[in-house]
Amino acid sequence: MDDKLKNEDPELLKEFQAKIDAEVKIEPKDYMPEAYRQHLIRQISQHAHSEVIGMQPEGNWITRCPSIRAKKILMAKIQDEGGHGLYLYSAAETLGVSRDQYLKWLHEGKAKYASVFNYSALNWADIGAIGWLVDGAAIVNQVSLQRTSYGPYSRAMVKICKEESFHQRQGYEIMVHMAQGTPEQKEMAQDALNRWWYPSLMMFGPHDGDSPRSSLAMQWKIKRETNDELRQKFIDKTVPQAEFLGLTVPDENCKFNEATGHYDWTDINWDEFWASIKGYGPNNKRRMKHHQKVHAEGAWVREASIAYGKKKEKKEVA
Ligand code: BYC
Repeated sequence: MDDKLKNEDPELLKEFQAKIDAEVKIEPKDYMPEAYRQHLIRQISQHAHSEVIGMQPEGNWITRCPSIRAKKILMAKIQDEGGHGLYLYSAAETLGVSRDQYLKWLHEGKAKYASVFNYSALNWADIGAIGWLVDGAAIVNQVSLQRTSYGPYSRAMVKICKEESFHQRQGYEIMVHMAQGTPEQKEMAQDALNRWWYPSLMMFGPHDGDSPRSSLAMQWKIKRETNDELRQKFIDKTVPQAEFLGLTVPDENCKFNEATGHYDWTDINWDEFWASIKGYGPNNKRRMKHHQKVHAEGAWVREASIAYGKKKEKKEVA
């Protein structure tokens, strides 16, 4: 038995696994092993942080959109990401930890967020690449998570996936325009693909053999497909989209393999991945500092909202 389960009642554990195997969702008040709860606390809150921190590289471009139409679309997309963070914080709170605590862990560097958001959006083509590749990778992962075993997480994912497919199209539309534009614009699109390709592949996490969290998460159907399975799905789906644009993914080994039925690819630079999630990148500090500043500046809104709620409650009682 896994060491993390040694304090669990074997009978309850058996019933729990039987429920999971029968595809019955686990709800907040049901019995769950502590290791299941801890995995979800970490994964759902990190997922929420990723949505919110992910607003920063795109938010940087709102004032510089090339048209009012593009600006309206980008603002709606970024607002959606904030909303995703809220659904996910609510799902995470059902595990008995408050949102304040989740944010405290983020600010203290105890909680992570997706490494991809430590890269910079340097120009407008990057906004296309983020929607196409980053949201595209997120969809592959999140479609799978719609079937996760924890009810509140699964239901949040259903809503989020509907919006993500709009986000992916928003990004792809920008790439189509740039790839069919002037030679300079096409060059910008290719450069954005070059810079965002590998960070997007990193979103799926380390290889299965180096993923300590996967084994129990797969047994408990928190994760329905492994990191490597999802990454391959994304590559197989995305390379033809790049070909349609007349662009080339930055990997000379990325070719369709008739024997496997999948695209081959050159492995990720894992040193860069681990350095990014440990907080060594130049943007790590910047992202966190910005979040802390905005969170502090918004304190009065939260206080006013609580005061209003209390006032309303008093009126209703009277
Ligand atoms: N970045 O054992 P593993 C969006 C960590 S936002 C950072 O495989 P697990 C969007 C991992 O936490 C959507 N850290 O872990 C928003 C673990 O650390 P600890 C983002 C990573 O949990 C705005 C260690 O490495 N999507 O779409 O079984 C604008 C070992 O990993 C990463 C999600 O958050 C990473 N990429 O699997 C645009 C998906 N990968 O705890 C777009 C939800 C791994 O040992 N999360 N780590 O210190 C998941 O599906 C899973 O948590 C992961 C990792 C597949 C990411």
